[in-house]
Amino acid sequence: MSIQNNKLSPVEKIKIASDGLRGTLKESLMDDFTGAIREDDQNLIKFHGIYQQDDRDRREERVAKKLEWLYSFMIRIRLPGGLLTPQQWMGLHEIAGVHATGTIKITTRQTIQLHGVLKSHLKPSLQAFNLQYLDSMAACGDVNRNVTCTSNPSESPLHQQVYELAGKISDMCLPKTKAYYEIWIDDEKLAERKKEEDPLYQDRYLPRKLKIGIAIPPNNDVDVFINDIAIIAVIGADKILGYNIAAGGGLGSTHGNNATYARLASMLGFVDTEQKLLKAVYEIITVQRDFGNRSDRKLARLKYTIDRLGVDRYVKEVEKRCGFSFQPAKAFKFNQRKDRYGWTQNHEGKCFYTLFVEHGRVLDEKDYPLKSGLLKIAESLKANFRFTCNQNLILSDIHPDDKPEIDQLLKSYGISDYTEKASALRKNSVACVAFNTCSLALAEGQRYLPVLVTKIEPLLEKYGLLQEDISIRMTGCPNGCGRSPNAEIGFVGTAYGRYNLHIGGDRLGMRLNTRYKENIDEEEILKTLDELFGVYIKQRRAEENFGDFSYRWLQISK
Ligand code: SRM
Ligand code: SF4
Repeated sequence: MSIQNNKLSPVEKIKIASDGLRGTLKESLMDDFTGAIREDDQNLIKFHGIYQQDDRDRREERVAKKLEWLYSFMIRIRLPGGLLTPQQWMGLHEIAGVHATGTIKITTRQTIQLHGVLKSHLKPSLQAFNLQYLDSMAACGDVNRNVTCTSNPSESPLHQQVYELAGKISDMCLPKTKAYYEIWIDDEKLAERKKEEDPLYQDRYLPRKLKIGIAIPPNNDVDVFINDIAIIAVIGADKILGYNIAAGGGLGSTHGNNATYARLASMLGFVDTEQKLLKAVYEIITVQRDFGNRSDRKLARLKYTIDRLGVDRYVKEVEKRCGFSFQPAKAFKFNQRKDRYGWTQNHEGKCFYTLFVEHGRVLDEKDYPLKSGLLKIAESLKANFRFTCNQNLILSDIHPDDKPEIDQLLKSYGISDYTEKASALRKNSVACVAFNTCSLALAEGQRYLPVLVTKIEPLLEKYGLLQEDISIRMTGCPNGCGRSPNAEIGFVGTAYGRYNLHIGGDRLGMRLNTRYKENIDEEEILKTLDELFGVYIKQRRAEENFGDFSYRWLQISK
């Protein structure tokens, strides 16, 4: 049943020849003549959670001066479930300032990235993270990535159990090579070579990246169905009865390549114990390892393997390897995907404050010293820091006696004010990084969506829609990092200042949107949205949200 991978893609050869992901990374790091690393190592360093990038705003200037591009690196931390202690936040704050641009970026997968780390600062950064018990192992590369899980703890007393499950899955799926410690931490003891057999990844790793998310209904704040493996906890009588497992989600596509597409995960079935869940996840991965496309990386994600084999065949192979069968999936219902802003209290009486961080960028701006405020809160040691897949931050696990102190800090740094005053549209917006660091960006993402939202707000106000929870997302290219294919209003960059406009996605993340207008500029975006909002308020049904209305409207106007 395995496909013929006669012609392996170049990355496959690099992985196999890499000696457990070591390649010539040590030599690349020692080369003082360039800010870059060797070409093959650029592929391998991703498995260590690092991307080589350059400042795309400064390419022309560098070329004019006959200098090489201004290379630097992005570090992505592995943080299953997205939780940092206040001490770790303080460490992160320090590392961001000393070794990177200073900005802390909360990502759409519940973790953080630092940008602009020069080659000579990579090792000191990872060593500093190591002192905080943090690493960037397998945060990128053809392996399992950061495991996400429902972040709003007030949803359910079972949150802690699911958070721990995310950690167990992450540990189970870590590559066994000790290259990370050998290269970055210099820990020779840990780097003993003999313990390196890797039954999960072998020496070829996966054909492509793999993502796992866990949702606890009724909250789908993780956008669970966009993951290669989507796990939904099934709750009954305040207990987890088991897990529905779906597979084959993924949002990336390539302009002009119809063989590529965004897809939501297909339901495989239900398992009634955590042990069976872990086994099933493991074997879903081994089937993808053995059957995934290793010649064309554009068609290598698990979603394409599932579509090629068919869901039934994929499930049969997984069940054969597991030694048990899936039960039919159990019923579940989501009723929200957004973050619950402001103060909440959980079953133990602990307090949580969810603050809006526009596109996850934590920095000090002239009128808004967010980063300093968060440092002060961390220094109080009275709140943990939890990240959401909507790029926001939850100050968590606060004792009720400490709430007034945290509340006062939130007020004095303008943080609660900022969260409360932002419009619903802005608080439901997500954008990817794009320029100036992303090498794949065709258009702006996080630097432009805030500006565009400011121009869309008056349109919504005109129609009395300003407080509608419409999800709006922008990505600088069709890779979907800001999950634009899964929004009610999605923008996908085509060229500088131009986007495809997608509509008709549902509010809960269960239906992808559809391309409505192609390659339009700001003027046409605003004109089109103005028209759409106008039709919406005239023709919507009772309780019909914008996503469902535009989906229906697209069918009618075909
Ligand atoms: Fe992503 C590649 C940023 C979430 C689909 N993504 C990239 C790179 C590394 C560009 C590159 O390959 O050189 C971007 C780095 C930009 C930068 O300068 O930081 C990048 N992706 C991001 C982040 C930081 C966006 C954000 O603003 O939060 C997110 C980091 C997540 C994390 O912490 O692990 C991020 N990326 C996603 C998501 C959303 C999700 O997982 O929830 C997706 C869509 C889901 C999916 O995987 O299909 C996503 N990123 C991609 C793809 C398309 C993959 C595909 O199957 O086609 C690429 C390109 C690739 O892999 O070749 C990509
Ligand atoms: Fe870069 Fe495209 Fe991802 Fe945006 S969607 S971060 S432009 S790869």
